[in-house]
Amino acid sequence: MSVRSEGPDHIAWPPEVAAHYRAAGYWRGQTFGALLTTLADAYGTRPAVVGQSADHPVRWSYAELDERAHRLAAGFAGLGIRAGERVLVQLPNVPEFVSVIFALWRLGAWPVFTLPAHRHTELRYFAEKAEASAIVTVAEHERHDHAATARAVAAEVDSLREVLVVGSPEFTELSAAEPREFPDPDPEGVAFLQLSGGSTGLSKLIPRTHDDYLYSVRESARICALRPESVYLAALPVAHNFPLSSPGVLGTLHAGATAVLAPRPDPDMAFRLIESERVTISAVVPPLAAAWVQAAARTDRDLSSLDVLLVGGAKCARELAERIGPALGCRLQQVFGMAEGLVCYTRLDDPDELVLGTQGRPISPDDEIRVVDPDDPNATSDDEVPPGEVGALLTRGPYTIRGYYRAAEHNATAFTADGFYRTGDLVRRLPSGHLEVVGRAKEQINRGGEKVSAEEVENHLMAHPEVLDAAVVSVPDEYLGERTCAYVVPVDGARPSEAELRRFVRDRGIAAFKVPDLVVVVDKFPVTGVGKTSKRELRAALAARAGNG
Ligand code: OOB
Repeated sequence: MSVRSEGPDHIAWPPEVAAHYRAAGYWRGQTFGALLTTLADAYGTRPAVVGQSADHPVRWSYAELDERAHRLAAGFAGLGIRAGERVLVQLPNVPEFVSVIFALWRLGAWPVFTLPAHRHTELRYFAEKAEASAIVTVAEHERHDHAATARAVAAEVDSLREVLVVGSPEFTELSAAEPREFPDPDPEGVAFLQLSGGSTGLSKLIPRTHDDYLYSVRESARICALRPESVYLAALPVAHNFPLSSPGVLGTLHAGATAVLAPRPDPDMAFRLIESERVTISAVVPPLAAAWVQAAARTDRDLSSLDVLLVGGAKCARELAERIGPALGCRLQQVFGMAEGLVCYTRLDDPDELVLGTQGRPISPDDEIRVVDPDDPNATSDDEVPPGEVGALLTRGPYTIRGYYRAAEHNATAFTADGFYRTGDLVRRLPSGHLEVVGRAKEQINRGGEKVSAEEVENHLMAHPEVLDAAVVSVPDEYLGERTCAYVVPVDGARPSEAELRRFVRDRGIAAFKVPDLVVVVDKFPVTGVGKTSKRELRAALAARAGNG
């Protein structure tokens, strides 16, 4: 079966709903390309992007970023990349990430945001699914030869015509193309494809429009109080929705502020940059917050400029939340978001109790929230639990998608008939509208913010000739929150070792964070009343093991 076209590229909001979002001023008819032009006019010589390109420091003003995006757009067009074409972007935190995506936006081409951790199998799948025409990557990052992987993928995917390596002579030539103007794309049309965390099989592609994404970016910048004097440190990989837009690099630019791209997120690098660039705001996942808190106790760096630290991507334990302010001398802002849309923030003027104990409330007055029966996977938006009780979170609103890209079958269950997205998260809603995330109903492991689809890893394990069945579950972990454990039933007479199975999965060409942390070989799986593998019992068995160990 082809992975390509099963379903539409973009499921738009119903016309009357779209009309409301326009009338309410959420959707303003501006594209990201046009935004950059406006920013360059307003903030010209002010610093926009600070980072490391290859081995040299880079400091681009708004005017310079604007010119680079103009030239690159012309360069891409010269290669035959056209409006509406998809381009895989696999870049770490380098300044060119920003010029490349704005160049593609000017051209009307769609970036597909892959993570630096993705490997051959994942890139090939995204390229095939999106019928991408090019990949933009770097030669090497963290000892992985990205250019070689990209070329190998291009050799296997018919649509992939170009592999563009940032820093190569060819890329430098593209960046010097004579600037030209392109017709502004439709602001209500798709701007790019983000990746879902994935729960049933592989990551889905998420079509986001200029209008919807810009709304979330603009409001995020406001909610996080970004001003032209702010300095945002992007410590997490910038292609991810959190450091990209919540408020992230895009929210920073929207406010006329400065985005500093950290090549690595560790405390040594981050603290050095906070001190030297006088960083005022940054964003981390909970394990990184814990590492920063620990390191702050013994650092000589001056962190006094840091005003706000956003923590999200996975649940921030209350104990950790309480330590952040005192340790780092800043305010905590919790973020609960998803690449599909909805983003919740605790507000800077919220009382401590809400900041420490909840994951925030939605950005928009028109973010519709339903907390429904957690035991019924088909619960509708009418099946709400009583106020204050835990249920499954459904949402719909001005920046939450109505369907994944080319995924008709999956969309039938991932969304309700009336267009609510089933987040798979279990939450409790407080009278203030703040949400407390208390668990998850979806088959996904949240490994310190990195999402692992159980089914995807199970399928890789089951490709092993000695594996009859596999079930991947989460195991609680002090540092990451959760790790992955793969239970495996071998075929008769076989006894594959844990090391062999982990190596096998890694060699399938997938991100290292998806390789099971633990593999347990068992004779059979416990089953539920209807005969399905009982993951609940497997998790309980693990907990018992940990208790005895
Ligand atoms: C962010 O986006 P994704 O798409 O990588 O993951 C979304 C999922 C949520 O459905 C939830 O399960 C989990 O990640 N999550 C949290 C959380 N923030 C995200 N679970 C508990 N507490 C939190 N604070 O992770 C993302 C996107 C935009 C902003 C922030 C995070």
